[in-house]
Amino acid sequence: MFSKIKNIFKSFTKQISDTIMYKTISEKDVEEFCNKILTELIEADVAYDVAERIVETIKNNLAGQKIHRGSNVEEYMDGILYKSLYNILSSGVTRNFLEAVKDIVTRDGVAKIMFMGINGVGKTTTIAKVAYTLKQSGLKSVIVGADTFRAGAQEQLKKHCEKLGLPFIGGKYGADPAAVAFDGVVYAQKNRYHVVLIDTAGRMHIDVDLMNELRKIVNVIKPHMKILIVDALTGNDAIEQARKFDEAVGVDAAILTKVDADASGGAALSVIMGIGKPILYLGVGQGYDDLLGYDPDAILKMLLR
Ligand SMILES: Nc1nc2c(ncn2[C@@H]2O[C@H](COP(=O)(O)OP(=O)(O)OP(=O)(O)O)[C@@H](O)[C@H]2O)c(=O)[nH]1
Ligand SMILES: [Mg+2]
Repeated sequence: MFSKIKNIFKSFTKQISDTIMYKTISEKDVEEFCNKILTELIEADVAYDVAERIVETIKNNLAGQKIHRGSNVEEYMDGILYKSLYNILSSGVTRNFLEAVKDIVTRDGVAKIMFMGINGVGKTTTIAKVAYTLKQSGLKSVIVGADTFRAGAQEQLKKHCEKLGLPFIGGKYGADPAAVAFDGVVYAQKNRYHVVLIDTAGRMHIDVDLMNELRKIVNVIKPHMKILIVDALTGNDAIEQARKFDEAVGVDAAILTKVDADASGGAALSVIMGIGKPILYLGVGQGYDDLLGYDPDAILKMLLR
């Protein structure tokens, strides 16, 4: 993951340290190296404004710094990169998801969490992963199939529930998703489950009718959390999706899926840095435990040496 981006940062550091070997580094050198890294990041699918932000931050952190020959320049540069990227990555940090859920359970009995996003981004798979994570920490979930639209959606989720040993509440094809979601909440309350995880049908953020349907589910069940699932590979479009879903129903947090499938890492990095919503997890595969808690330090370990 992030292999291409990692190489770009690595070569940036190396160029600066190689230059310092034989001369004092000038402002012009810094400018030149920064322009080069900007181009390379964009070529690796990092969105332009995100690449620009990264390079500006590096430049600001480098300005006025005296790098001495003989000191460990690569280590020093890694420190500069770490500081620059940490600032950008940590703006997406939120409170620990599991703790937040536990607080809601303590306060309200059942935590109602709704998942949404465009078609095929990984909503259903992510719900199964989240249910697994919750179960590991002692929180029992009911999973609700409020996708009554796509053929096979109910069966897909039911299969996950069987594997996870969790109850599934579904609805007939064409049933009102808000009514199905409501049934799930009632079931959880009656049977003393901690969490209701509501899966919704994939919908384009520009489809007015389907966005209204989502609004109805929200009005009926009043979820504690509305989580947007986005496919990391879609880069800038994921940012647009976040904006539209936020306008329609409000987005509390996001989960990025398919980060493992982004060969360069540039698209994923763009979404992480540009989405403007707290990121809870990164999906990194199809298994139940392929869900990484969002942690700037862990990402930096992948980005830097
Ligand atoms: N490599 C990889 N594949 C993923 C990940 N998350 C989901 N997928 C795959 O993406 C495909 C679509 O996943 P679903 O969970 O069905 O997506 P969805 O958003 O529920 O789709 P619709 O309900 O049709 O809108 C499946 O093949 C998943 O296995 C991930 O983190 N990494
Ligand atoms: Mg689905």
